[in-house]
Amino acid sequence: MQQVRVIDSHTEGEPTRVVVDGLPDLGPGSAAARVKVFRERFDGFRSAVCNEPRGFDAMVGALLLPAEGRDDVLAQVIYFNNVGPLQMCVHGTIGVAETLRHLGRATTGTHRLETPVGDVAFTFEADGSVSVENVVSYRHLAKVPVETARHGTVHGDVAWGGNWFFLVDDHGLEVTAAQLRALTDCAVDIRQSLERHGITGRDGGVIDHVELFGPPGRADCDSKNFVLCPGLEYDRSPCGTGTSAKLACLFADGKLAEGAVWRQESVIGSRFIGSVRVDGSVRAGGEGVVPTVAGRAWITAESTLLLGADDPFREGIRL
Ligand code: PYC
Repeated sequence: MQQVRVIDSHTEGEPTRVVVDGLPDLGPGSAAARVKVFRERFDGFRSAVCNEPRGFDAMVGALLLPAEGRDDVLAQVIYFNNVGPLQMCVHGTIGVAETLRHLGRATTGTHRLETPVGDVAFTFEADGSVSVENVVSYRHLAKVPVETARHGTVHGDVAWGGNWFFLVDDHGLEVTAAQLRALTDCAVDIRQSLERHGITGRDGGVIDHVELFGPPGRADCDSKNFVLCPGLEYDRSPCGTGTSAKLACLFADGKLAEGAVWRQESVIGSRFIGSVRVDGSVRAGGEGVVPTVAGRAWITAESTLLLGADDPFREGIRL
């Protein structure tokens, strides 16, 4: 019987399952190198952790690994979901921080983590939230028209926030929980249309997240979003990498000043607080901004997953 010890949390409603013991042996190397090994050799492990019957489609997993040869980071983290590894995940980073606090491995201050797309830093804030300084985020393309199969032509920005996003305002739907099916159908249609028309991020990066925006439902927010994740589930949180992409677009449009606060509501009414800074490399002619996104996570379970040798769904249900 294989045993995998996990700690579950949710960040503003979105689950994170951190694997703290029983991790696969990914060999030595950087997070970028190890995620390739994870993708190629341990897809069954990923599926066992995230998919039914031990998980469910919205589950996001995180492997907490020692960062060999680096003493400037607390750990390496590899994120994954119901269909594969994620390049970066901000709600997951907040979940990892809360898990480390729960384990007593980090309780105050700021700590760096190595992810496959670069280092990020998290800070335990005095109000109980965790803020994450994400990777440099930028808009790649503005107001790209996309002819969809079922929702007419929509326009969106292509932006990087640690994952590739297509950000759409003119989808014509109400961004409310009552419209989840219609929002999902529209976002899937847009995603398939992007693929059909060969619209990608920089260097052919697959746009695997679609973000639909609407007016906020809360008086203390600036905008509300619905985010379709790669496995076709929606993000219960406002999606931290998606919020980073949004911040980069707002900054590029001159609608958000350095240091100003943006309050992003999720489709279920939870909230992230974001802001940007322009670092030296960006000022020196690079592009984009360094976003910080803050929210709260709560521990929901500590458990040991059991993967029986004769269990036909040892590796989860993969459809
Ligand atoms: O918070 O960055 C995020 C995220 C990505 C996918 C689900 N959540």
